[in-house]
Amino acid sequence: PRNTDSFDYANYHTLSEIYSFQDMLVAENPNLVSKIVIGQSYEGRPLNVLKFSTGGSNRPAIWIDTGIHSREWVTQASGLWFAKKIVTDYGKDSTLTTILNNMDIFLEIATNPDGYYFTHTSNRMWRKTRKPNPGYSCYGVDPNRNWDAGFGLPGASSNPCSETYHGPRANSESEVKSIVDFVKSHGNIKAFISIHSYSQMLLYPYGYTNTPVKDQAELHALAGKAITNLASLYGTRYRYGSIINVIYRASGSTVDWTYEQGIKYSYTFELRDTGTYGFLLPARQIIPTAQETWLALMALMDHTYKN
Ligand code: ING
Ligand code: ZN
Repeated sequence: PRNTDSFDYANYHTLSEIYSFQDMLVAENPNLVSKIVIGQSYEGRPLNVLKFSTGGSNRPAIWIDTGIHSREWVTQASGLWFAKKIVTDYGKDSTLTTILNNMDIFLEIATNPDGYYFTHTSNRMWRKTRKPNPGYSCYGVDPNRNWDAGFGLPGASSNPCSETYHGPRANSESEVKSIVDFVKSHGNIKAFISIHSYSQMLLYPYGYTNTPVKDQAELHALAGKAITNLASLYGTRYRYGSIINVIYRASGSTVDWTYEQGIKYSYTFELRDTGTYGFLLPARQIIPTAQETWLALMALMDHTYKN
Protein backbone atom coordinates (compact mmCIF):
# COMPACT_ATOMS: atom_id res chain seq x y z
CA PRO A 1 0.00 0.00 0.00
CA ARG A 2 0.95 3.57 -0.67
CA ASN A 3 -0.69 4.94 2.46
CA THR A 4 -2.42 3.79 5.63
CA ASP A 5 -5.91 4.20 4.10
CA SER A 6 -5.21 1.46 1.59
CA PHE A 7 -3.44 -0.73 4.15
CA ASP A 8 -5.07 -4.15 4.53
CA TYR A 9 -6.05 -4.30 8.20
CA ALA A 10 -7.99 -7.51 7.61
CA ASN A 11 -4.89 -9.59 6.98
CA TYR A 12 -1.69 -10.51 8.78
CA HIS A 13 1.49 -8.69 7.84
CA THR A 14 5.21 -9.28 7.84
CA LEU A 15 7.60 -7.37 10.07
CA SER A 16 8.78 -5.21 7.20
CA GLU A 17 5.17 -4.33 6.37
CA ILE A 18 4.65 -3.29 10.00
CA TYR A 19 7.76 -1.12 9.87
CA SER A 20 6.68 0.58 6.66
CA PHE A 21 3.15 1.08 8.05
CA GLN A 22 4.67 2.92 11.02
CA ASP A 23 6.66 5.22 8.79
CA MET A 24 3.64 5.94 6.59
CA LEU A 25 1.46 6.77 9.61
CA VAL A 26 4.09 9.19 10.93
CA ALA A 27 4.52 10.83 7.51
CA GLU A 28 0.76 11.28 7.13
CA ASN A 29 0.20 12.66 10.64
CA PRO A 30 3.32 14.60 11.58
CA ASN A 31 1.50 16.72 14.17
CA LEU A 32 0.11 13.72 16.01
CA VAL A 33 2.39 10.73 15.52
CA SER A 34 6.11 10.24 15.88
CA LYS A 35 8.34 7.18 16.01
CA ILE A 36 10.68 6.58 18.90
CA VAL A 37 13.32 3.85 18.73
CA ILE A 38 13.74 2.64 22.30
CA GLY A 39 16.48 0.12 21.55
CA GLN A 40 17.30 -2.77 19.33
CA SER A 41 16.46 -6.43 19.46
CA TYR A 42 19.05 -9.16 19.96
CA GLU A 43 19.34 -9.59 16.17
CA GLY A 44 19.68 -5.85 15.71
CA ARG A 45 16.19 -4.82 14.64
CA PRO A 46 14.79 -1.48 15.82
CA LEU A 47 12.33 -1.50 18.72
CA ASN A 48 9.91 1.08 17.39
CA VAL A 49 7.30 2.82 19.52
CA LEU A 50 4.63 5.08 18.04
CA LYS A 51 4.04 8.18 20.13
CA PHE A 52 0.65 9.86 19.80
CA SER A 53 0.89 13.33 21.27
CA THR A 54 -0.74 16.70 20.77
CA GLY A 55 1.95 18.62 22.60
CA GLY A 56 3.12 19.39 26.09
CA SER A 57 6.21 17.92 27.63
CA ASN A 58 6.30 14.57 29.32
CA ARG A 59 2.54 14.46 29.68
CA PRO A 60 0.99 11.65 31.70
CA ALA A 61 0.94 8.69 29.37
CA ILE A 62 -0.65 5.40 28.46
CA TRP A 63 1.53 2.54 27.21
CA ILE A 64 0.19 -0.27 25.01
CA ASP A 65 2.28 -3.14 23.67
CA THR A 66 1.38 -6.00 21.36
CA GLY A 67 3.33 -9.00 20.15
CA ILE A 68 5.75 -9.52 23.03
CA HIS A 69 5.01 -13.19 22.30
CA SER A 70 5.62 -13.42 18.60
CA ARG A 71 3.14 -16.14 17.67
CA GLU A 72 0.17 -14.18 19.03
CA TRP A 73 -0.44 -12.66 15.61
CA VAL A 74 -3.84 -11.18 16.27
CA THR A 75 -2.19 -8.82 18.76
CA GLN A 76 0.24 -7.18 16.32
CA ALA A 77 -2.58 -7.05 13.75
CA SER A 78 -4.82 -5.34 16.32
CA GLY A 79 -2.01 -2.94 17.18
CA LEU A 80 -1.92 -1.76 13.56
CA TRP A 81 -5.67 -1.22 13.64
CA PHE A 82 -5.44 0.68 16.98
CA ALA A 83 -2.80 2.99 15.50
CA LYS A 84 -5.03 3.86 12.57
CA LYS A 85 -8.06 4.17 14.86
CA ILE A 86 -6.28 6.76 17.02
CA VAL A 87 -5.44 9.05 14.10
CA THR A 88 -8.92 8.57 12.60
CA ASP A 89 -10.82 9.31 15.81
CA TYR A 90 -8.71 12.20 17.10
CA GLY A 91 -10.77 15.33 16.61
CA LYS A 92 -13.94 13.27 15.98
CA ASP A 93 -14.48 11.11 19.03
CA SER A 94 -14.78 13.44 22.01
CA THR A 95 -13.54 10.94 24.61
CA LEU A 96 -10.36 10.09 22.68
CA THR A 97 -9.82 13.74 21.78
CA THR A 98 -9.97 14.79 25.43
CA ILE A 99 -7.58 12.02 26.40
CA LEU A 100 -5.09 13.04 23.71
CA ASN A 101 -5.38 16.72 24.56
CA ASN A 102 -4.09 15.85 28.02
CA MET A 103 -2.10 12.64 27.75
CA ASP A 104 0.23 10.84 25.36
CA ILE A 105 -0.23 7.30 24.07
CA PHE A 106 2.77 5.04 23.35
CA LEU A 107 2.19 1.96 21.21
CA GLU A 108 4.81 -0.73 20.58
CA ILE A 109 3.36 -3.03 17.91
CA ALA A 110 6.25 -5.41 17.22
CA THR A 111 7.57 -5.83 20.73
CA ASN A 112 9.49 -9.03 19.87
CA PRO A 113 10.58 -8.40 16.28
CA ASP A 114 13.12 -11.24 16.07
CA GLY A 115 10.50 -13.72 17.19
CA TYR A 116 7.93 -12.27 14.80
CA TYR A 117 10.33 -12.53 11.88
CA PHE A 118 11.00 -16.15 12.88
CA THR A 119 7.26 -16.96 12.94
CA HIS A 120 7.11 -15.90 9.28
CA THR A 121 10.25 -17.67 8.11
CA SER A 122 10.81 -20.79 10.22
CA ASN A 123 8.36 -21.64 12.98
CA ARG A 124 4.89 -20.12 13.16
CA MET A 125 4.57 -21.17 16.83
CA TRP A 126 7.66 -19.34 18.14
CA ARG A 127 6.93 -17.47 21.40
CA LYS A 128 10.23 -16.38 22.97
CA THR A 129 13.07 -14.07 22.02
CA ARG A 130 15.78 -15.37 19.69
CA LYS A 131 18.90 -15.00 21.82
CA PRO A 132 21.02 -18.17 22.00
CA ASN A 133 21.41 -19.80 25.40
CA PRO A 134 25.11 -20.60 25.91
CA GLY A 135 25.72 -24.31 26.36
CA TYR A 136 22.25 -25.25 25.06
CA SER A 137 20.88 -25.83 21.61
CA CYS A 138 17.59 -24.15 22.55
CA TYR A 139 17.08 -20.49 21.78
CA GLY A 140 15.29 -17.71 23.53
CA VAL A 141 13.87 -16.42 26.78
CA ASP A 142 10.21 -15.90 27.65
CA PRO A 143 9.89 -12.10 27.60
CA ASN A 144 6.88 -12.37 29.91
CA ARG A 145 8.97 -14.04 32.66
CA ASN A 146 12.07 -11.85 32.37
CA TRP A 147 10.94 -8.79 34.37
CA ASP A 148 12.24 -7.88 37.80
CA ALA A 149 9.15 -8.73 39.85
CA GLY A 150 9.32 -12.05 41.62
CA PHE A 151 11.95 -12.99 39.06
CA GLY A 152 12.85 -16.68 39.17
CA LEU A 153 10.17 -17.62 41.70
CA PRO A 154 7.71 -20.45 40.97
CA GLY A 155 5.73 -19.65 37.82
CA ALA A 156 8.67 -19.65 35.41
CA SER A 157 11.21 -22.22 34.27
CA SER A 158 14.97 -22.29 34.75
CA ASN A 159 15.29 -24.64 31.77
CA PRO A 160 16.44 -22.77 28.64
CA CYS A 161 14.47 -25.19 26.52
CA SER A 162 11.19 -24.34 28.23
CA GLU A 163 8.64 -21.99 26.68
CA THR A 164 8.56 -20.14 30.01
CA TYR A 165 12.33 -19.89 30.54
CA HIS A 166 12.93 -16.79 32.68
CA GLY A 167 16.42 -16.13 31.35
CA PRO A 168 19.80 -15.89 33.09
CA ARG A 169 18.80 -12.75 35.01
CA ALA A 170 16.02 -10.16 35.14
CA ASN A 171 16.07 -7.82 32.12
CA SER A 172 18.54 -10.05 30.27
CA GLU A 173 16.51 -9.56 27.10
CA SER A 174 17.06 -6.30 25.28
CA GLU A 175 13.41 -6.32 24.21
CA VAL A 176 12.48 -6.16 27.93
CA LYS A 177 15.32 -3.93 29.15
CA SER A 178 14.53 -1.32 26.49
CA ILE A 179 10.99 -0.95 27.85
CA VAL A 180 12.26 -0.90 31.44
CA ASP A 181 14.64 1.94 30.59
CA PHE A 182 11.93 3.81 28.72
CA VAL A 183 9.38 3.50 31.54
CA LYS A 184 11.89 4.61 34.16
CA SER A 185 13.22 7.55 32.19
CA HIS A 186 9.72 8.69 31.22
CA GLY A 187 8.55 8.60 34.81
CA ASN A 188 4.97 9.67 34.10
CA ILE A 189 3.25 6.57 32.74
CA LYS A 190 -0.17 6.10 34.33
CA ALA A 191 -1.47 3.01 32.52
CA PHE A 192 0.45 0.07 31.08
CA ILE A 193 -1.47 -2.39 28.94
CA SER A 194 0.31 -5.47 27.58
CA ILE A 195 -1.63 -7.41 24.97
CA HIS A 196 -1.41 -11.18 24.45
CA SER A 197 -3.58 -13.89 22.97
CA TYR A 198 -5.38 -16.20 23.37
CA SER A 199 -7.99 -17.00 26.09
CA GLN A 200 -10.29 -13.95 26.27
CA MET A 201 -9.21 -12.57 29.61
CA LEU A 202 -8.48 -9.20 31.15
CA LEU A 203 -5.96 -9.55 33.95
CA TYR A 204 -4.27 -7.38 36.54
CA PRO A 205 -1.44 -8.13 39.02
CA TYR A 206 -0.25 -10.16 40.70
CA GLY A 207 0.96 -13.23 38.88
CA TYR A 208 3.80 -14.19 41.20
CA THR A 209 1.99 -14.00 44.52
CA ASN A 210 -1.44 -14.60 45.98
CA THR A 211 -1.23 -11.35 47.90
CA PRO A 212 -3.81 -9.02 46.40
CA VAL A 213 -2.63 -5.68 45.07
CA LYS A 214 -3.49 -2.60 47.10
CA ASP A 215 -5.76 -1.37 44.30
CA GLN A 216 -7.52 -4.70 43.74
CA ALA A 217 -11.05 -3.37 44.25
CA GLU A 218 -10.61 -0.52 41.78
CA LEU A 219 -8.74 -2.63 39.21
CA HIS A 220 -11.37 -5.36 39.43
CA ALA A 221 -14.30 -2.99 38.98
CA LEU A 222 -12.62 -1.24 36.05
CA ALA A 223 -11.83 -4.57 34.38
CA GLY A 224 -15.47 -5.54 34.72
CA LYS A 225 -16.55 -2.34 33.05
CA ALA A 226 -14.00 -2.76 30.25
CA ILE A 227 -15.08 -6.30 29.40
CA THR A 228 -18.75 -5.33 29.55
CA ASN A 229 -18.06 -2.69 26.91
CA LEU A 230 -16.03 -5.20 24.90
CA ALA A 231 -18.88 -7.70 24.93
CA SER A 232 -21.39 -5.09 23.82
CA LEU A 233 -20.14 -5.25 20.23
CA TYR A 234 -20.18 -8.94 19.31
CA GLY A 235 -20.99 -10.69 22.58
CA THR A 236 -17.44 -11.94 23.11
CA ARG A 237 -17.14 -13.16 26.70
CA TYR A 238 -14.09 -12.44 28.81
CA ARG A 239 -13.02 -13.60 32.25
CA TYR A 240 -11.25 -11.14 34.49
CA GLY A 241 -9.31 -10.95 37.74
CA SER A 242 -5.75 -11.25 38.95
CA ILE A 243 -3.26 -13.24 36.89
CA ILE A 244 -2.66 -15.86 39.55
CA ASN A 245 -6.37 -16.36 40.24
CA VAL A 246 -7.61 -16.44 36.68
CA ILE A 247 -4.80 -18.21 34.79
CA TYR A 248 -1.91 -19.56 36.82
CA ARG A 249 1.07 -18.51 38.87
CA ALA A 250 3.49 -16.61 36.63
CA SER A 251 6.61 -14.86 37.93
CA GLY A 252 8.60 -12.08 36.30
CA SER A 253 5.74 -10.94 34.12
CA THR A 254 5.41 -7.50 32.58
CA VAL A 255 2.53 -5.99 34.52
CA ASP A 256 3.71 -7.22 37.92
CA TRP A 257 6.83 -5.13 37.32
CA THR A 258 4.97 -2.08 36.02
CA TYR A 259 2.56 -2.20 38.96
CA GLU A 260 5.48 -2.31 41.40
CA GLN A 261 6.90 0.73 39.60
CA GLY A 262 3.80 2.62 40.70
CA ILE A 263 1.79 2.30 37.49
CA LYS A 264 -1.58 1.57 39.05
CA TYR A 265 -3.47 0.77 35.85
CA SER A 266 -1.39 -2.23 34.81
CA TYR A 267 -3.37 -4.74 32.75
CA THR A 268 -2.80 -7.67 30.44
CA PHE A 269 -5.28 -8.77 27.81
CA GLU A 270 -5.59 -12.22 26.32
CA LEU A 271 -7.50 -11.63 23.07
CA ARG A 272 -9.56 -14.12 21.04
CA ASP A 273 -10.29 -16.91 20.94
CA THR A 274 -10.68 -19.58 23.65
CA GLY A 275 -8.89 -22.32 21.73
CA THR A 276 -10.84 -23.21 18.59
CA TYR A 277 -8.09 -21.65 16.50
CA GLY A 278 -5.83 -20.40 19.29
CA PHE A 279 -2.74 -18.61 17.97
CA LEU A 280 -3.85 -19.37 14.39
CA LEU A 281 -6.87 -17.09 14.52
CA PRO A 282 -8.36 -16.69 11.02
CA ALA A 283 -7.68 -13.31 9.47
CA ARG A 284 -11.40 -12.61 9.14
CA GLN A 285 -11.46 -12.22 12.94
CA ILE A 286 -8.76 -9.54 13.07
CA ILE A 287 -10.97 -6.47 12.65
CA PRO A 288 -13.78 -7.67 14.93
CA THR A 289 -11.18 -8.52 17.58
CA ALA A 290 -9.52 -5.12 17.29
CA GLN A 291 -12.87 -3.27 17.31
CA GLU A 292 -14.17 -4.94 20.44
CA THR A 293 -10.81 -4.66 22.21
CA TRP A 294 -10.72 -0.94 21.43
CA LEU A 295 -13.90 -0.47 23.47
CA ALA A 296 -12.19 -2.02 26.47
CA LEU A 297 -9.04 0.03 25.90
CA MET A 298 -11.11 3.20 25.78
CA ALA A 299 -12.70 2.31 29.12
CA LEU A 300 -9.26 1.80 30.68
CA MET A 301 -7.81 4.96 29.15
CA ASP A 302 -10.80 7.15 30.04
CA HIS A 303 -10.72 5.96 33.66
CA THR A 304 -6.98 6.60 33.80
CA TYR A 305 -7.48 10.13 32.50
CA LYS A 306 -10.24 10.83 35.05
CA ASN A 307 -8.30 9.48 38.02
N1 ING B 1 -0.30 -16.21 28.30
C1 ING B 1 0.41 -15.49 29.32
C2 ING B 1 1.76 -16.14 29.62
O1 ING B 1 2.75 -15.47 29.49
C3 ING B 1 0.09 -14.32 31.42
C4 ING B 1 -0.41 -15.39 30.56
C5 ING B 1 -0.36 -13.04 31.27
C6 ING B 1 1.02 -14.59 32.39
C7 ING B 1 0.11 -12.04 32.09
C8 ING B 1 1.48 -13.61 33.21
C9 ING B 1 1.03 -12.32 33.04
O2 ING B 1 1.79 -17.30 30.02
C10 ING B 1 0.09 -16.15 27.02
N2 ING B 1 -0.77 -16.62 26.10
O3 ING B 1 1.15 -15.70 26.70
ZN1 ZN C 1 1.54 -14.25 25.34
